[in-house]
Amino acid sequence: MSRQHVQSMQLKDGIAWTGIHVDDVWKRKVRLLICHAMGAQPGFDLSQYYPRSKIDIIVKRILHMDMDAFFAAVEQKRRPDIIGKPVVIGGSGDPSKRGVVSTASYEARKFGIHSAMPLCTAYKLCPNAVFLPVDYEEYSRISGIIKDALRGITPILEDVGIDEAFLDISDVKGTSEEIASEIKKKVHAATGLTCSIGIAQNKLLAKIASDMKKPDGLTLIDEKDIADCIWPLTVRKLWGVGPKTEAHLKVLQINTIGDLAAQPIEALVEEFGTAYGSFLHSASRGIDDSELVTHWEPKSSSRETTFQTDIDNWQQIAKHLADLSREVSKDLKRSGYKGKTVTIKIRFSDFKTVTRAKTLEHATDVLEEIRKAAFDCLGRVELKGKKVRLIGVRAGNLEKADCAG
Ligand code: DCP
Ligand code: MG
Repeated sequence: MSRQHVQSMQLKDGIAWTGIHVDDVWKRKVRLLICHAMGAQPGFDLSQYYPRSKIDIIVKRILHMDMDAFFAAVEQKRRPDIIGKPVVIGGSGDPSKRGVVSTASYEARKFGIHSAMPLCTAYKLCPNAVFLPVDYEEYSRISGIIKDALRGITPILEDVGIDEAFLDISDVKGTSEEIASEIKKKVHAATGLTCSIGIAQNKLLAKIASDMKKPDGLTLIDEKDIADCIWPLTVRKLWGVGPKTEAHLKVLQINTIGDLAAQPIEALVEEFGTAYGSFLHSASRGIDDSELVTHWEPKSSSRETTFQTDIDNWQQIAKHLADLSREVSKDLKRSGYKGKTVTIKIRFSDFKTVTRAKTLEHATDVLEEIRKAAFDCLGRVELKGKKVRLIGVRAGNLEKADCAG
C-alpha cells in the first residue's frame, strides 16, 4: 500500500473513517469494507460523506442483461406463425438427424426440452414442436444490434456471449429500475425481443439475478438478500461451478450455495486447492471484485462442422475443408485480424481426434493462403480406412490486420 497521508473523519451514525491515500486495488478493498460496514446499497455513493476529489469510494452498480430464449425468439420474431408454439432450434433442424438442441422456446421447455439435449430426445418429448436449424449469422447480426443499443446506456460494457453483457452503471443517472426499464425499451425497439436483467454490486450476483425471473424479468439483489435469495440456490448457479465441481461437491453433501457458505475456507482449500477453494468460499458469500473486461484481443478464430453421417469420401472432406477455410477467412476480415498459424482438426468416428498445424511466414486473412495451409495439413493426416465425424479449421497467432505484415 502506498501511504501518502492519513486523515480521520466522521462518516455516518458514529462510523469513523481514517482516510488513507492508497492505490486502486486497495482503494477498492477499502471501499467495499466501509460500504459493507455501513450496510450500503448498490449505487450508494460514499463521496457524499467524503469529497470524491480526495478519495473515490463508491459501491459499484453492475447490470447483467441476458436475452430470453434467444435463438428461438429471433426465429419467432421473423416467423409470426410460430409465436406461442413450442420451437426447438438445433443442428440442421431435422430431429431424425444427428444434433443437439441449441435452445428451446419457453413453450417447448414445458415439455422438458432444454439446451444440449439430443434432438431425437426433444422430438420424443414433443413431436409437434417446430424444429428449425441454427442460423448463426442472423443471431450474430441481432446480437450486434443489441450490444449497440446497450452501448447507448454506457460504454463500460463487457460482451460475454451472443445474448448477454455486463454493464457498469455506477455512474449512469437514474434508479436501477429506471435504467433497466430504459434498456428493455431500447432492446425491444431495436429487435422486438425481450431480455431479463439483474442488478447487484458485482458481476457474480448480477449474473445470478438476471436468471431469477425469466422471461422479461428484473431482479435487484443487495447484500441483505444473499442469505434469503442466493443461499437456497443450487451450487451450479454460481458462475465458475460446472458439472464436475457440482458432482465433487455433491459427494461432500454440499448441494446449495448456502451449504458451501457454511464450509470453513480451510476445508474448501484442502479439497479444491488454494485458488479454487478460496474462490468458492468468497463466491458463496456473494463476494466478487472482478472488473468488467471491456476490451479483449481474440486468440484465434475457428469454425467446425459435425457431419450428419460420418464420411470417408476424400472429395467431400476436401469440400468441407474449403468451405470452413472460407468462413474463417470471412470471420478474420470482419473482425480485422490476420492469423499466422492455420490448424485443422479431424475427429474420426471412434472419437479419436488429430490436429495438424502450419505456421505461415506472415499473418493472413486471404482465403487462398488459409485454404492452401489447411490442405497442407490435411495431407499430413492418415485418412485411409477411417470415417470422419468432424472437421475444423482454426487461424491462430492473431495480429491486428492494420499491424500485420
Ligand atoms: N446456446 C447453444 N447451446 C447451448 C446453450 C446455448 O447453442 N448449450 C445458444 C442458444 C441460446 C443462446 O446460446 O439461445 C443463449 O444461451 P442462453 O443460455 O442465454 O439461453 P437462451 O437465451 O436460449 O434462454 P434463456 O431465456 O434461459 O436465457
Ligand atoms: Mg439467454
